[in-house]
Amino acid sequence: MSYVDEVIEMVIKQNPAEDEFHQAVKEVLESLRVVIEENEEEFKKNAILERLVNPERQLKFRVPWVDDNGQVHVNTGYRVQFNSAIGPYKGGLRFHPSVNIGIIKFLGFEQIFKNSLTGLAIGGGKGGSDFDPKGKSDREIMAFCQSFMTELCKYIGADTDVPAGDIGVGGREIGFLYGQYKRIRGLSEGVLTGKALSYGGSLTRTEATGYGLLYFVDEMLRSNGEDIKGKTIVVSGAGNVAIYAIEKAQQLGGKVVTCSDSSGWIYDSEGIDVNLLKEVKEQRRERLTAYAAERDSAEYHEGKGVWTIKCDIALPCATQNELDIDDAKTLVANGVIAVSEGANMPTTIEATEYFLDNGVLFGPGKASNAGGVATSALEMAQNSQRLQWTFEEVDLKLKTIMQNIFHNVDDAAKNYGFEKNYVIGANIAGFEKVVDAMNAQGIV
Ligand code: NDP
Ligand code: 2IT
Repeated sequence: MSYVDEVIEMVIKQNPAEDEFHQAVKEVLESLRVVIEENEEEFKKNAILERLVNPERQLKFRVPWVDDNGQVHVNTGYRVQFNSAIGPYKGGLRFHPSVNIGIIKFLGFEQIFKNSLTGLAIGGGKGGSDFDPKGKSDREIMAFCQSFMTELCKYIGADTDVPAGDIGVGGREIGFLYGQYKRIRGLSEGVLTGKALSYGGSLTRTEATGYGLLYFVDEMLRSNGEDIKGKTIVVSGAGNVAIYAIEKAQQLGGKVVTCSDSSGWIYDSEGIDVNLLKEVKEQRRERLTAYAAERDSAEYHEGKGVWTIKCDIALPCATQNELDIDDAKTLVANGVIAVSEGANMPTTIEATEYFLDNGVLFGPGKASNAGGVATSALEMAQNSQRLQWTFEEVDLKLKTIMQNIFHNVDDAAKNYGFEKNYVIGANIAGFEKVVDAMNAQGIV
């Protein structure tokens, strides 16, 4: 049995019932087969893959909090400090009822390679809780965040581990988490990113993942003789990533006709009104039915359906495995030319292969959504300098980083004879730097 197959088998055996983690490991290791097989004995002797798939540290803790009626609840908190070979652990916190250790490990594992691709000095980590922020009052959110940070603050710091947002964690949550960290540790430091501008945040961080996704798509299309201008685009999700993907897609001349949340989806024949979407989701924290109620050109449908709409470009920006093989077949039959992931692992392995086999340009999340964490690293740099850069400065850096990521990924794919396979390109390019750093630092 090959080394890659041995390690995949070991991961499945040692981490039972962690399907998403198995999926992420399989996807990465399958891509690396060509690199590993060039030098299998050496990689095996140094147990590189075993060290890569085992987190350096994995924390699990109790998070008790009191609701507005005086009822006590207990949630589970997690932080997986996966790999610090190239810098402090860096990665978001997800608050969603579906969170479990397998989900956090898949996200942390992906983050290692994504962060490597940014070219910045950040290692991989991820955390979160099965807490559901939906329908909670601001006071309940604060109570939960304070309790979560009371435990987490023992393990993080500006030079050790720097969490940020992800699903269910935005500016409000980061504020409460930061306040509690500072109160307990007495440190005003860049321990979290995604902070508000008034206490150390970076301009462009809010927009960064969505904008970065479009900078990546723009570069991918251009290098294949295409252009965003005039293209019909479908987006899923209606959160941080989706909103700013829609905004930048429109600025670049695309027409975005859909968005979705976990209850249903919108088809807007006139193109999504991004200001109305921001008001509904960011300010009023309402469902998409509220968007449809205020917009004549919008149809609201219950359930899942954005991938049924005929489009040139599809951007999954909600959650893992939201685009499966049937969706991929529908998109291809409808003439899609590019799919790029705003979310983490939104496309199943089968669907990804179908896109690649059918000549669809496919931007894997660890490359195409890296703009968020890259801008987080720029926030860390500003915090260390105790300076704040302008919007234009950060935005230009973000754009350059995304263009560089595309070209590094493209080059890695070409070097190994897999031209236009950006999945293989991203995994190889991300892996090479991490392995280099791991080898240089010895067996640690
Ligand atoms: P938000 O919480 O802001 O938004 C998430 C959106 O996805 C909401 O519209 C939500 O709907 C929808 N969604 C979440 N879970 C599900 C589900 N199980 N089924 C259907 N819809 C769902 O999160 P973000 O926009 O920050 O994150 C979106 C994705 O992007 C995630 O995969 C995240 O890991 C990834 N990502 C985020 C980055 C960031 O900087 N924020 C950076 C890189 C990747 P509802 O409100 O109904 O739950
Ligand atoms: O998945 C991701 O890259 C994020 N949620 C952002 C992480 C970060 O540290 O900004």
